[in-house]
Amino acid sequence: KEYAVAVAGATGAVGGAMLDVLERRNFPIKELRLLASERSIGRKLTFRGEQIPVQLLTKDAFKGIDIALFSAGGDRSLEFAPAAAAAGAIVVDNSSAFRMDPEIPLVVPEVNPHAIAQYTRRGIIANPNCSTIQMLVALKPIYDKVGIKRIVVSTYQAVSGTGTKAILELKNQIMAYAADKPMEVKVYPHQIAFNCLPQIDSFLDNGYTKEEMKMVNETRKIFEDPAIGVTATTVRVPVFYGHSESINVETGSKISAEEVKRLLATAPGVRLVDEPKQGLYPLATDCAGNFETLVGRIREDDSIANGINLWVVADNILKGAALNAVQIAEKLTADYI
Ligand code: 2RA
Repeated sequence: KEYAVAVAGATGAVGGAMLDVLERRNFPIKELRLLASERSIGRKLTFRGEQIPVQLLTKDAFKGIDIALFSAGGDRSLEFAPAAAAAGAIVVDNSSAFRMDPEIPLVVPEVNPHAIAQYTRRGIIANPNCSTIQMLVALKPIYDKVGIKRIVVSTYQAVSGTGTKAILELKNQIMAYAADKPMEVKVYPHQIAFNCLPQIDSFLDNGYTKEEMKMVNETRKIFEDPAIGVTATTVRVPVFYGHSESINVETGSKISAEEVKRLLATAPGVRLVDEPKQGLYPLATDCAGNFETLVGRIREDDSIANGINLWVVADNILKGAALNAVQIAEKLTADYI
């Protein structure tokens, strides 16, 4: 069977990656409708060798659409996703707009595929935040085997997570440095080149950022475990593609580093890269453009009874957004529609 697919936000970093993933995974498409804001009308994007015109994102743009992939920002999702669902499309939304809505499933296909069945409630499935997705792909096998009581995570997030303007800003700052010229600082509150900014998104009253609380709240929803302890420090680093994460977990019962390696060696969506003495460990430059979540530096944390440390890296635009959304669409077409 083939499907009519719409991509809302097609001209953005994630929208473009969605087209790339649909093509690379040969998704069965009979019609592809590209939707974006006024300023992108008239542009054409290439899909399977064809030039496809970008159309205006409106509430009427979803007639006859089976699956609508959204990555156009939270405001656009709030405005247009319900209309798309009302027109009969199943929406997979990459924004944070619906993630914590109790009626809307929040899905990582390797972690909680069963939750996809809840799409019938509102016709919307939410894609988790990129930093949450890669962490739970890596932790799911451990969670199922021995349980997890507490997660402490620090992230090192690429500028592509902010979007195309941030990619350009980092590049321009590096060029300015090389040319001994002053740097322009517009996208972030501070210079990002050669810097680490402990702020992603805005600060809340509890002293954490929205990004950090996304990791806490989304983990509890996806694992269906409101009691699990999670604390996060999310940091923007001068990397173009690929989020890296240092994760410390306290497991429910003892598990050795060797057992964790054996588990992850065959875990869905995971590539074990863990020969540190040979210089083999997950690198952002190795994950960019790839579909896997790379895991390494696996070792026991003897400062607590049942502690494990891991280093997890994934392409934040692919597995962190576009790939995860397309994998949800694949599950929908395989098991539901
Ligand atoms: C970021 N996770 O990296 C956020 C949104 N993509 O900026």
